[in-house]
Amino acid sequence: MVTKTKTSTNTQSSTKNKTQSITVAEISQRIEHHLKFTLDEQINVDQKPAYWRATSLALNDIIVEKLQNTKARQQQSEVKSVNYLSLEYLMGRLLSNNLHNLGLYTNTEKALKTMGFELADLCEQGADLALGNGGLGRLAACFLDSLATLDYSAMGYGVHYQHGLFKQSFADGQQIETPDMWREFGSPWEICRPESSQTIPLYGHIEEVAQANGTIKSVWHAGKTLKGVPWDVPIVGYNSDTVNALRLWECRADNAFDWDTFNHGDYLQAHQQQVAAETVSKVLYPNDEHEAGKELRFVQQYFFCACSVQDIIARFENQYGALAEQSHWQTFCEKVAIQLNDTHPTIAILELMRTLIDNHNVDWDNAWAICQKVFAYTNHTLLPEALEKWSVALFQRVLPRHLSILYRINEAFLNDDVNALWPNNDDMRARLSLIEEGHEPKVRMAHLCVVTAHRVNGVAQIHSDLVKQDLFPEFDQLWPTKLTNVTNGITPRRWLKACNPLLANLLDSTINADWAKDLNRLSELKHLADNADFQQQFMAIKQQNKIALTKEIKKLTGITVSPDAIFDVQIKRLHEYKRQHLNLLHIISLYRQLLANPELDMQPRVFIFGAKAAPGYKLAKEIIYATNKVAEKINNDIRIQDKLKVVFLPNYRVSLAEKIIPAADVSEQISTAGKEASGTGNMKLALNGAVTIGTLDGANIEIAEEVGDDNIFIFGLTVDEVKALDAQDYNSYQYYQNNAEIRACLDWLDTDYFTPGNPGELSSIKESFLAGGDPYKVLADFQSYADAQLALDKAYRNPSQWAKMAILNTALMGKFNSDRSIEDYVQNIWHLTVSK
Ligand code: GL9
Repeated sequence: MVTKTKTSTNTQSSTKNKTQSITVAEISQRIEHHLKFTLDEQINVDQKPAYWRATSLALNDIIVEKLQNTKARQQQSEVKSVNYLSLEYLMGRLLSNNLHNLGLYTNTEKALKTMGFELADLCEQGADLALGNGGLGRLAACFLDSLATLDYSAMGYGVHYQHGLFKQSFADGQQIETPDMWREFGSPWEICRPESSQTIPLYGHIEEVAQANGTIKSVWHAGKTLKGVPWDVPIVGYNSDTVNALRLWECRADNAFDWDTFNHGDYLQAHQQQVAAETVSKVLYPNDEHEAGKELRFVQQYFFCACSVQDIIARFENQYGALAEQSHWQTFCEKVAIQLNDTHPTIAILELMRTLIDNHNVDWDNAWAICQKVFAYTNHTLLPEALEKWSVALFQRVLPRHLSILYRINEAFLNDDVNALWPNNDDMRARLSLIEEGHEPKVRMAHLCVVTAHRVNGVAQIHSDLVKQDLFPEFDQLWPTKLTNVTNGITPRRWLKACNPLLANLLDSTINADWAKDLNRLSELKHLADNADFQQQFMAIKQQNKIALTKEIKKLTGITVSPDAIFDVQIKRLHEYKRQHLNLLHIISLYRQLLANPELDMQPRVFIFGAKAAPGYKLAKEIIYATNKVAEKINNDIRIQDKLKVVFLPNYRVSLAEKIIPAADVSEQISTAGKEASGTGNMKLALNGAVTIGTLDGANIEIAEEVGDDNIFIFGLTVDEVKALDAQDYNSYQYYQNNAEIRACLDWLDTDYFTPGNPGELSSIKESFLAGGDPYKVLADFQSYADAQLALDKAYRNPSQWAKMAILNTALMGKFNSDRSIEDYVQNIWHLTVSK
């Protein structure tokens, strides 16, 4: 069955200790080499970008060697590998994390000191790899870190966007977007692999060709081809032997240049094909949980899926021989798992079916069985607007062969599976069909995922329960073991060890174990939560981190804030369901109370926001504008004696999160119950000792279970209460009429108090609550939120009580290590074994 002979995996000596023993002198030498020969820089030139680049290149040499060793080892041991397909990866910066993961941070720091540089400064140099929108893309990045750390064989597949998520700035409080230029001068971390390029067909028509044996074969005559060029970014495991790769596809024209046109003198026109092809991987679509619906996005998804599937097959055949050999289909299922990160890469299913049938002569039943064994799908949201549907007409035009395969899958599914459980039930057929009928028929991508995948998981327990109960109840009836849960996690390497060195040092000296590898060991802190000495050390670190953030705030916004105030943080994409406007409403209410009573007994508070709004999301942009306008007024009002400050930090991204999170006292996780699938910022903030104020939504519920009710501020409607309110026709006007505070705050937004000379500029927010029906129940939750905030203020003013809460939050986050999430996937979905 397996063509190559197995060799012992133990012959390969462990490299992890080797990298850790690279000396300071050796590192200096490597850096100097790149300065001199790669960058042509004079040594000792005082130029941070050059030193950043040289340090990164020097490190990359070490990493690439480890990547090669890993590949050889994985090939030898013939372990199963997982292919993570995601249109998004929010990697952030790589230098600091790669150094930490290799155990080379300290020696590199020493090497650079001798050259006159602070490593921490240099780590601020590179651009973020912002190839994602938010939580979904950052989760993919954390998972790659954990897969390498745990020595699993894994390949991340993504798109090599020329422009990642847009840069955000504010002009008079309004969001301005400019293109992200992360690789304007190239990136030291990527390796181009032209030898693994792919040719991708699209458009055209199908010809039905009669075969000698009497059967009919569909032959696709493509109207156009694209070329996929892969760029590999090495993924370095923490204190492990493994460096895996993230393979990003760049789109180019297959035949870049039209010589005929050129020879006829139309020089510019001759480049047209190239320009058109390049647009496919040009930009990351900036929509957050919203379907884009544009042809270019569809082509982008297909291009990505086709390149990735072809590459997976090529890698398999390279190792095990041609798939066309019947005996190898079984091996393929044993060696390959493909995880679909949301529905964005769904077309991979159709592409694998097509390739097996059309190119490898696998018969339909076998091809389908392979797909069912290989694919699994993660659902990341219940919001209906995020459930992708592509028009059948578009499918027909771009991917006629894939559509015909989809029709056949649908036919078998409806006639066999659906009909078996619900015989002759047209209503059920219409509901479950892969095609949504109507004026413009559409393909339901999530249905295709669920019908194909052997496992479908939600990302927190409540979310997975709701996926079963509300989103796919019929599928759960059809296949009772298919729908499951894997609660999200975060890598403690980036989100504590690297971003919060002071706290990491305290943990190193308190816990006698590599807590960054085994986060559950943090629970040993429980016994110190009441210890006055430890409390003092823990809170002194928080204070130092707050002082550092204070400087950053000043630098970025010009606003002066006091580190003695509560740092209250809401950082995430701007979306109505996340309810930044609930936070804002409460800020306005506090401001009102302070104006009425400047002596109001409260701990000074700084409300810190970070959020990008999708460029086309009008209300989200208005919420940003309103927050900035309210902030301006409050921050400049001397009557309230600095008791309240509001800061909206521009251009929220991974590298900014790394500065905010270590300094946070309070973590705002205030989505409408049932809407936030999991959240992962909630985990990062709690891990760094912030106390959560939140609803019983997503992973907040599991965080509350871990830390206990005394160490979290829970408020608001539960999922069932939200459903009950909807069932009885929620009436937001009632809250406006019956709650004088709500009424006063909303009416204030109608005046020109916050926008002098321009009354009504902020009215749309009030409108969304009243005429708009308040779809996310902001008004229903307001009072309970305000009460919880009051309790939080009181708790903060008892320093030892607060310190205890903060310590326990850090201590009890072990569950939310992404290593645990990955082990869950491995056990229940991928069934991998380690390759050491
Ligand atoms: C999201 C969910 O909204 C989050 O609650 C969840 O934590 C992450 C990761 O599972 O996935 N789904 C989704 O579409 N986004 C999420 O953050 N949006 C973005 O990534 C922009």
